[in-house]
Amino acid sequence: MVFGRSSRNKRPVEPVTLKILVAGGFGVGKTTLVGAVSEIRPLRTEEALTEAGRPVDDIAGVESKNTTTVAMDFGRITLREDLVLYLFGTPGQDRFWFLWDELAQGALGAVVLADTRRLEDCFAGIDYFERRGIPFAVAVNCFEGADRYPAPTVRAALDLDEGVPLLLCDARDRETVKEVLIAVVEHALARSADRRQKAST
Ligand SMILES: Nc1nc2c(ncn2[C@@H]2O[C@H](COP(=O)(O)OP(=O)(O)OP(=O)(O)O)[C@@H](O)[C@H]2O)c(=O)[nH]1
Ligand SMILES: [Mg+2]
Repeated sequence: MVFGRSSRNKRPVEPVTLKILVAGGFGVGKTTLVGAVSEIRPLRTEEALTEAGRPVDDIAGVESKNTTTVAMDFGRITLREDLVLYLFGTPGQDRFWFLWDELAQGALGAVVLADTRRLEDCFAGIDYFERRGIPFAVAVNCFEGADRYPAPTVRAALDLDEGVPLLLCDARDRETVKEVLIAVVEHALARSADRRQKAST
Protein backbone atom coordinates (compact mmCIF):
# COMPACT_ATOMS: atom_id res chain seq x y z
CA MET A 1 0.00 0.00 0.00
CA VAL A 2 1.28 3.49 -0.83
CA PHE A 3 0.90 6.15 1.83
CA GLY A 4 0.68 9.79 0.83
CA ARG A 5 2.50 12.48 2.75
CA SER A 6 -0.55 13.50 4.69
CA SER A 7 -1.33 10.01 5.93
CA ARG A 8 2.31 9.55 6.89
CA ASN A 9 2.25 12.69 8.98
CA LYS A 10 -1.03 11.80 10.62
CA ARG A 11 0.14 9.04 12.87
CA PRO A 12 -2.75 7.81 14.99
CA VAL A 13 -2.48 9.19 18.52
CA GLU A 14 -2.16 6.61 21.21
CA PRO A 15 -4.97 7.64 23.58
CA VAL A 16 -4.60 7.85 27.32
CA THR A 17 -7.00 5.37 28.90
CA LEU A 18 -8.50 6.02 32.29
CA LYS A 19 -10.62 3.81 34.46
CA ILE A 20 -13.71 5.28 36.08
CA LEU A 21 -16.05 3.48 38.47
CA VAL A 22 -19.77 4.05 38.48
CA ALA A 23 -21.17 3.34 41.93
CA GLY A 24 -24.31 4.02 43.92
CA GLY A 25 -27.17 2.21 45.61
CA PHE A 26 -29.40 -0.53 44.29
CA GLY A 27 -31.41 0.42 41.21
CA VAL A 28 -30.11 4.00 41.01
CA GLY A 29 -29.30 3.71 37.29
CA LYS A 30 -25.66 2.59 37.06
CA THR A 31 -26.21 0.04 34.30
CA THR A 32 -28.41 2.55 32.47
CA LEU A 33 -25.69 5.22 32.69
CA VAL A 34 -22.94 2.98 31.31
CA GLY A 35 -25.25 1.83 28.50
CA ALA A 36 -26.21 5.42 27.62
CA VAL A 37 -22.67 6.59 26.91
CA SER A 38 -20.78 3.48 25.86
CA GLU A 39 -19.64 3.39 22.26
CA ILE A 40 -19.18 -0.35 22.43
CA ARG A 41 -21.99 -2.72 23.29
CA PRO A 42 -21.67 -2.67 27.05
CA LEU A 43 -20.78 -5.84 28.84
CA ARG A 44 -23.51 -6.54 31.35
CA THR A 45 -23.93 -9.13 34.04
CA GLU A 46 -27.63 -8.86 34.71
CA GLU A 47 -29.63 -11.51 36.48
CA ALA A 48 -33.37 -11.56 36.98
CA LEU A 49 -34.71 -10.22 40.24
CA THR A 50 -36.63 -13.00 41.90
CA GLU A 51 -39.58 -13.32 44.18
CA ALA A 52 -37.18 -14.59 46.88
CA GLY A 53 -35.24 -11.32 46.76
CA ARG A 54 -38.30 -9.13 47.17
CA PRO A 55 -37.79 -8.39 50.88
CA VAL A 56 -34.23 -7.12 50.32
CA ASP A 57 -34.42 -5.66 46.80
CA ASP A 58 -36.46 -2.51 47.23
CA ILE A 59 -37.62 -1.43 43.77
CA ALA A 60 -39.90 1.39 44.96
CA GLY A 61 -39.66 4.13 42.35
CA VAL A 62 -38.13 1.83 39.72
CA GLU A 63 -40.98 -0.64 39.40
CA SER A 64 -40.05 -1.47 35.79
CA LYS A 65 -36.77 -2.92 37.02
CA ASN A 66 -36.61 -6.67 36.63
CA THR A 67 -32.88 -7.41 36.60
CA THR A 68 -29.89 -6.52 38.76
CA THR A 69 -26.14 -6.40 38.16
CA VAL A 70 -24.34 -9.32 39.76
CA ALA A 71 -20.72 -8.58 38.83
CA MET A 72 -20.19 -5.39 36.85
CA ASP A 73 -21.01 -3.31 33.81
CA PHE A 74 -18.29 -2.41 31.39
CA GLY A 75 -18.30 0.25 28.71
CA ARG A 76 -16.00 2.63 26.88
CA ILE A 77 -16.28 6.24 25.81
CA THR A 78 -13.84 8.39 23.85
CA LEU A 79 -14.03 11.85 25.42
CA ARG A 80 -11.38 13.23 23.10
CA GLU A 81 -9.26 11.70 20.38
CA ASP A 82 -6.52 11.22 22.94
CA LEU A 83 -8.63 10.38 25.99
CA VAL A 84 -10.62 7.20 26.43
CA LEU A 85 -12.54 6.22 29.55
CA TYR A 86 -13.23 2.67 30.57
CA LEU A 87 -16.33 2.60 32.71
CA PHE A 88 -16.90 -0.03 35.35
CA GLY A 89 -20.36 -0.11 36.88
CA THR A 90 -20.51 -1.75 40.29
CA PRO A 91 -23.28 -4.03 41.51
CA GLY A 92 -25.72 -2.17 43.76
CA GLN A 93 -26.73 -4.91 46.13
CA ASP A 94 -24.90 -5.03 49.47
CA ARG A 95 -24.12 -8.71 49.12
CA PHE A 96 -21.71 -7.90 46.27
CA TRP A 97 -19.55 -5.54 48.32
CA PHE A 98 -16.66 -8.00 48.14
CA LEU A 99 -16.28 -7.15 44.43
CA TRP A 100 -15.66 -3.46 45.00
CA ASP A 101 -11.99 -3.68 45.98
CA GLU A 102 -11.28 -5.66 42.85
CA LEU A 103 -13.16 -3.20 40.66
CA ALA A 104 -11.56 -0.16 42.32
CA GLN A 105 -8.00 -1.27 41.50
CA GLY A 106 -6.34 1.33 39.32
CA ALA A 107 -9.37 3.59 39.12
CA LEU A 108 -8.62 7.26 38.48
CA GLY A 109 -11.95 8.34 39.86
CA ALA A 110 -15.58 7.46 40.44
CA VAL A 111 -19.12 8.63 39.93
CA VAL A 112 -21.51 8.06 42.81
CA LEU A 113 -25.05 8.07 41.48
CA ALA A 114 -27.76 9.25 43.86
CA ASP A 115 -31.55 9.24 43.85
CA THR A 116 -33.08 11.95 46.05
CA ARG A 117 -35.91 9.57 47.01
CA ARG A 118 -33.37 7.36 48.78
CA LEU A 119 -30.36 9.52 49.29
CA GLU A 120 -29.02 7.36 52.09
CA ASP A 121 -28.29 4.58 49.59
CA CYS A 122 -25.33 6.50 48.23
CA PHE A 123 -23.65 7.09 51.60
CA ALA A 124 -21.79 3.78 51.46
CA GLY A 125 -20.29 4.66 48.06
CA ILE A 126 -19.23 8.12 49.22
CA ASP A 127 -17.63 6.69 52.38
CA TYR A 128 -15.84 4.04 50.35
CA PHE A 129 -14.16 6.52 48.00
CA GLU A 130 -13.43 9.07 50.73
CA ARG A 131 -11.72 6.44 52.84
CA ARG A 132 -9.55 5.26 49.97
CA GLY A 133 -8.75 8.73 48.69
CA ILE A 134 -10.28 8.00 45.28
CA PRO A 135 -11.58 11.26 43.76
CA PHE A 136 -15.28 11.14 42.98
CA ALA A 137 -18.20 13.24 41.82
CA VAL A 138 -21.80 12.80 42.90
CA ALA A 139 -24.42 12.74 40.16
CA VAL A 140 -28.09 12.96 41.07
CA ASN A 141 -30.08 10.82 38.64
CA CYS A 142 -33.27 12.85 38.21
CA PHE A 143 -36.07 10.32 37.89
CA GLU A 144 -39.43 11.68 36.82
CA GLY A 145 -41.71 11.74 39.82
CA ALA A 146 -38.86 12.42 42.23
CA ASP A 147 -38.81 15.83 43.90
CA ARG A 148 -36.20 18.14 42.42
CA TYR A 149 -33.76 19.77 44.79
CA PRO A 150 -31.19 22.38 43.91
CA ALA A 151 -27.61 21.12 43.89
CA PRO A 152 -26.60 23.08 47.06
CA THR A 153 -29.42 21.43 49.03
CA VAL A 154 -28.28 17.94 48.00
CA ARG A 155 -24.68 18.90 48.70
CA ALA A 156 -25.60 19.97 52.22
CA ALA A 157 -27.67 16.82 52.81
CA LEU A 158 -24.71 14.70 51.78
CA ASP A 159 -22.24 16.83 53.74
CA LEU A 160 -19.89 16.83 50.77
CA ASP A 161 -16.47 18.44 50.85
CA GLU A 162 -16.41 21.69 48.96
CA GLY A 163 -14.24 20.41 46.12
CA VAL A 164 -16.42 17.39 45.29
CA PRO A 165 -18.38 18.07 42.10
CA LEU A 166 -22.13 17.58 42.35
CA LEU A 167 -24.21 17.47 39.18
CA LEU A 168 -27.76 16.69 38.19
CA CYS A 169 -28.09 14.20 35.35
CA ASP A 170 -30.39 11.81 33.55
CA ALA A 171 -28.67 8.43 33.41
CA ARG A 172 -30.42 7.71 30.10
CA ASP A 173 -29.11 10.84 28.42
CA ARG A 174 -25.68 10.67 26.81
CA GLU A 175 -24.96 14.40 27.00
CA THR A 176 -25.70 14.86 30.69
CA VAL A 177 -23.76 11.71 31.52
CA LYS A 178 -20.79 12.96 29.49
CA GLU A 179 -20.80 16.16 31.54
CA VAL A 180 -20.63 14.08 34.70
CA LEU A 181 -17.71 12.05 33.36
CA ILE A 182 -15.83 15.17 32.31
CA ALA A 183 -16.37 16.63 35.80
CA VAL A 184 -14.91 13.50 37.42
CA VAL A 185 -11.88 13.44 35.15
CA GLU A 186 -11.17 17.15 35.66
CA HIS A 187 -11.61 16.81 39.40
CA ALA A 188 -9.32 13.76 39.59
CA LEU A 189 -6.63 15.37 37.46
CA ALA A 190 -6.76 18.59 39.48
CA ARG A 191 -6.43 16.60 42.69
CA SER A 192 -3.41 14.68 41.44
CA ALA A 193 -1.79 17.94 40.24
CA ASP A 194 -2.40 19.39 43.72
CA ARG A 195 -0.82 16.38 45.35
CA ARG A 196 2.22 16.56 43.08
CA GLN A 197 2.65 20.22 43.88
CA LYS A 198 2.38 19.59 47.62
CA ALA A 199 4.89 16.76 47.37
CA SER A 200 7.42 18.98 45.62
CA THR A 201 7.21 21.88 48.12
N1 LIG B 1 -37.30 7.25 34.74
C1 LIG B 1 -36.04 6.88 34.78
N2 LIG B 1 -35.80 5.57 34.90
C2 LIG B 1 -34.50 5.19 34.96
C3 LIG B 1 -33.44 6.11 34.95
N3 LIG B 1 -32.28 5.44 35.09
C4 LIG B 1 -32.62 4.15 35.20
N4 LIG B 1 -33.96 4.00 35.10
C5 LIG B 1 -34.70 2.76 35.22
O1 LIG B 1 -34.48 2.37 36.55
C6 LIG B 1 -34.24 0.99 36.63
C7 LIG B 1 -32.90 0.75 37.30
O2 LIG B 1 -31.84 0.98 36.44
P1 LIG B 1 -30.47 0.17 36.43
O3 LIG B 1 -29.64 0.90 35.44
O4 LIG B 1 -30.66 -1.29 36.26
O5 LIG B 1 -29.94 0.43 37.91
P2 LIG B 1 -28.61 -0.12 38.57
O6 LIG B 1 -28.12 0.97 39.45
O7 LIG B 1 -27.67 -0.65 37.56
O8 LIG B 1 -29.18 -1.32 39.44
P3 LIG B 1 -28.38 -2.49 40.19
O9 LIG B 1 -27.30 -2.98 39.31
O10 LIG B 1 -29.44 -3.54 40.43
O11 LIG B 1 -27.93 -1.90 41.48
C8 LIG B 1 -34.36 0.45 35.22
O12 LIG B 1 -35.64 -0.08 35.08
C9 LIG B 1 -34.18 1.68 34.34
O13 LIG B 1 -34.90 1.58 33.16
C10 LIG B 1 -33.76 7.49 34.80
O14 LIG B 1 -32.89 8.35 34.74
N5 LIG B 1 -35.08 7.81 34.73
MG1 LIG C 1 -26.77 -2.43 37.47
